Amino acid sequence: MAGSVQIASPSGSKLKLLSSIKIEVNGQPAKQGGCSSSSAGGKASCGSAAGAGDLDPEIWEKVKNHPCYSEEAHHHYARMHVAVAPACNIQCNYCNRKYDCSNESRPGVVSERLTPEQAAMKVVAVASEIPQMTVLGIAGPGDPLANPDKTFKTFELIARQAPDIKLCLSTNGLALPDYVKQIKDFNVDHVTITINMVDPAVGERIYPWVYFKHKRYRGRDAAKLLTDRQMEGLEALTANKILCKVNSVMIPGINDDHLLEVNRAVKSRGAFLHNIMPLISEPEHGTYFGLNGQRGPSAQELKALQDKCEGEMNMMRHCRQCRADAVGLLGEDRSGEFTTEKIEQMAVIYDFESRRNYQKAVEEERQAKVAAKRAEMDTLAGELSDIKLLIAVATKGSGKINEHFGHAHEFQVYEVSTEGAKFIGHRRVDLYCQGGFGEEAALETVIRAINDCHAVFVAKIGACPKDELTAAGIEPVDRYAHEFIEKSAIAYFRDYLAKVKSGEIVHADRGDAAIRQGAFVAA
Ligand code: CLF
Ligand code: SF4
Repeated sequence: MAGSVQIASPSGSKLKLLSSIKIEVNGQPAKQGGCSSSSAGGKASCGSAAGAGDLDPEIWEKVKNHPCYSEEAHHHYARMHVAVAPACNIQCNYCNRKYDCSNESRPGVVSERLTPEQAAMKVVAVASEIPQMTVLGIAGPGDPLANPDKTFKTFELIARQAPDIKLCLSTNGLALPDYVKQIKDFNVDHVTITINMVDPAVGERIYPWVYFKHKRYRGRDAAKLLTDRQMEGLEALTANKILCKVNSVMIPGINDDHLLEVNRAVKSRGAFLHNIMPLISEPEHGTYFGLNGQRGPSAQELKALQDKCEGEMNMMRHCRQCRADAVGLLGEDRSGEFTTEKIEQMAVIYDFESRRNYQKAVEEERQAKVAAKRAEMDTLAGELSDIKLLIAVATKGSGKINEHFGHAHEFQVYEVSTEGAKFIGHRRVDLYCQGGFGEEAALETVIRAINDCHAVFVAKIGACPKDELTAAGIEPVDRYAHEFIEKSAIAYFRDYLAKVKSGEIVHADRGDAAIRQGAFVAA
């Protein structure tokens, strides 16, 4: 690799780095900063939507700029994955190995697999271009712990070169008990385990085989081995104060009801967060489930299960099932800007100081957002109503309504009630605006995707989609353009309640909505 990298140390001095990855900052080997491994926990009150005041300060330090572990952070901070782990040690019926790992990625081949050295160079390049990139995850395209040498070598290089970046790992858990010490030693503070069952009778319908210690296990024996190893690994991680998230794929008719039991099992073992994701099973992906007609859940089915589990433990609802080489804010993919070929042409400067300054500005904006939300909530004080509304929002990030309707690749969905505004998910859609023209077919898919919402907040919208949305019973709202989402949702809800009370409108629940499946295509 021909690229070279400079690191500006916190004091401003710069070092030239070659891709042989001999890295020093001010003459000392750089140590990993950011998240310490001194504390973790699985408090039921800790959740993705929790803020600074709700969490143990040490846990808050770990999650405050992790876009997956903090819902609030995902509006501001980005993550990236490096595809260094091609092999897998189990078979899931929702995975086709020609595609990304379905438990962490949308189906779609990764554009390139990287060596640890290439991966480290890519991380430094991305971090210098995207100062809000705070987390590096290894999530496939196979299982990171089925590729331990490549995975830990990558972590080692990144910890030395970009010590302010948090390290994150996602695994199916089969090999996990054997690597807990290494995970701790490498300061990997965030580990996700995909756990779809705790009952082998359910598991044998999801996993045809697992490969363990040179032996292939099938059927119920395979599922029993997997669940035992997953529980053992989860317990060992939480005992070592490593923050754990559990991902579960909701497969209607197979594990949908059972996921309540999974939720209880992982909560009791100290998991910090539970992320229930919809099965992706388009036939063209060639998975067993896809080819056999296994459907995924609807938006309402997914939300109902997440709501039930929330009584037990707080839930992650902002997962984008990202690719194993994703780069950027959740919901966007800038990986195409950082191919190995392009990185080789870049003059990369890794400047701690400007990253830190940028993140300081982000924190100030976050605090302004929280203050605006609180002030708006005060205006709802004393209101009594059972009404809950869903509102779809076109946003480019920062927690603001700052995207045009026609440019939105997804809509974020908030539930608003007298309790306040809460993020409950996102809906991927086809782009409506195609080179200056509205695409009718795309508008239909948008309406199907947000059909359970009463309103859609946008920065701008044309007359034609406005009329069609209104006809479908979804109010297009552009009066809050460029304002904070939650504050605006609360203001809209207050006005809505006033109209219901005055008899100007009659409140009615809306229908179900479709979760769009399919490969993510970068903008
Ligand atoms: Fe990546 Fe996963 Fe770490 Fe996040 S993703 S390894 S915890 S940095 Fe996040 Fe992507 Fe969902 Fe994963 S949105 S698929 S939960
Ligand atoms: Fe595919 Fe991931 Fe399952 Fe392995 S763990 S089979 S890569 S979905």
